[in-house]
Amino acid sequence: MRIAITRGLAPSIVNCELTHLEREPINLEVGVEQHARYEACLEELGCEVRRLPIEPEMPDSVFVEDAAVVLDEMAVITRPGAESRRVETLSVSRALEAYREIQRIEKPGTLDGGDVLLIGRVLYVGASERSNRSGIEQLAEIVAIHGYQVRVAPVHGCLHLKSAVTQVGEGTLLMNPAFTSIECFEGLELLEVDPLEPLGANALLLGETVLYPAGYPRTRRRMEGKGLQVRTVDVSELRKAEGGVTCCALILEV
Ligand code: CIR
Repeated sequence: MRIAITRGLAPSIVNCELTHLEREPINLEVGVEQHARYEACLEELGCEVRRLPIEPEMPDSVFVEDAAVVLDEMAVITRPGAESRRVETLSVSRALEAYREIQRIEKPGTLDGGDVLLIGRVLYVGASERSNRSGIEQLAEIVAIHGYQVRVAPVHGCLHLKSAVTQVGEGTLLMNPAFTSIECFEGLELLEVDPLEPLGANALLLGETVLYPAGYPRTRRRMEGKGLQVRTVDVSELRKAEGGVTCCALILEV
């Protein structure tokens, strides 16, 4: 069975962390509706959704992906780069304890789950403003026990590695090469976002289907042209908080 751990939007999302975007008013009602439709898509695509209780005091807590890196053998609870977000890991850790052995990134390490892209037995990790060298080294040491390798990729001009590159098919990545370095992903097939859609690289592959944000029609057509099956979902309000489709769920097989 495939589980998606999610969490509803806190009304305090209007005070979320912002790094690359100017603050724009978030329509909470629309955001809640969009998030519910996103969860419905996850269900349609074969996930059982386990929704954590809303955390009213934690503006970015809907973005559960950043609190953990989940592998088949274990879950690594992160230490998010934004101090305001560290408290989010408590409830995520508790939820994951039921399914996985837990390991943790410790001070002075910082790591956001949004910086970790798992392809086979390789974890590509973004050296972003959120994930520091100690965090990445700790992760490498923890996952090596189970035969995973960590490869560091640069991140510039966007928040996380997964704003720059995500998996859209077996051995196929969707990428904005301006945000990272193509060389790091040698051996994988790269599909570039349309130049007019620089923020369109965040997609969530579930089985054979790519769950993809509405608003990037040119890139969507590129994917469809490659024979990929794409399902769009409107996450425009979450995007104002610098969120996308990977960051609102932790996906795990149980
Ligand atoms: C933050 O800055 O941490 C949130 N406003 C957005 C986090 C999005 N997370 C993700 O893409 N993994």
